[in-house]
Amino acid sequence: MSKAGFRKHPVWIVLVLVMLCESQTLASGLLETDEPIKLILNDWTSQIVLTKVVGHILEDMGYEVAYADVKVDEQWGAMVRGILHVQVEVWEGTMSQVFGRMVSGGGIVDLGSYSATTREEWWYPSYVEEQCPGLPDWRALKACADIFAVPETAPRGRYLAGPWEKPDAARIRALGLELTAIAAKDGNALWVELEKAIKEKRPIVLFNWTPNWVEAVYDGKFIEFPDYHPDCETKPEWGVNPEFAYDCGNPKNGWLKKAAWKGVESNWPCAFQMLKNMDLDNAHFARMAALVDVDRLSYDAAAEKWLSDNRNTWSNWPPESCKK
Ligand code: TMO
Repeated sequence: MSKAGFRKHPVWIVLVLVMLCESQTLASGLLETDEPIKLILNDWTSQIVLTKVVGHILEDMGYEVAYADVKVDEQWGAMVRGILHVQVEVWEGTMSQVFGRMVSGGGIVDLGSYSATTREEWWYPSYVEEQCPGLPDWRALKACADIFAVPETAPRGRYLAGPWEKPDAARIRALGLELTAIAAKDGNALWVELEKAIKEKRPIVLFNWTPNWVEAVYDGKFIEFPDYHPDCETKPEWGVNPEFAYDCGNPKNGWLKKAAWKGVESNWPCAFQMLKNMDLDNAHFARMAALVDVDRLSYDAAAEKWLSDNRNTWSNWPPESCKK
């Protein structure tokens, strides 16, 4: 249209057209930017399934999404720089320190806590209590560390750690345990080792958490370490060992949060609001994990099944004003 042609239309018509276009854009869910929202896939089951659930909901809202496999340690820098945008499971027991620093630094936004409460801690199947009397009190490990020995660690016992934890070696040293922490490469490697041990009734102590599928399938307990306190991790003089920090367990009623790059709110406001509204209790996280680790669905099939079984839970997360 030529300049002259444009002027033929009264200003009010042009304004109405512009307003119509804007409300069209909002109503169809296509917002300020049509860049894909990049969702972070970590390496434990509930997180992967929930990320795919969120991806489907965002696509339903009209967004384009992309997924990126990233380890917890690498996700923070990528989110601060806006390269990746959303991580749907930030757990207090393993991530609170670094998450706190990132939020105070302003690069990452806390999208709020789920109703679910969490615990991430050393765990054993119940038969280990016969082999190591005094459990679940951590002091029992002082007398029986050697029963957990594997060729790699003998004569010391093995603590099979996950790849997400805070310094295990520091806790082992501070509490004077004859154990060596060996990290599994991902969540699945923990369960392979657990199932082998259980078949042979072999002693094992490994990292586990709740909500998870394990509690519904195996009888077992978390080890009771001295109660968590933030000072335990920063002040050596705190706790049973005055020379070293980390002489305590992880929180027993930990939070579980969602996190986003600070630019998510301005780039994709409806997505930001949906993520803030999203809430789940313990049973839902356990269920998402069990769909894959017990029922053996693929991550994608698990996400689709959860969405169709739980429409009432998630249908009100997208804000009314953003619905098509
Ligand atoms: C972060 N995790 C739940 C695996 O401890």
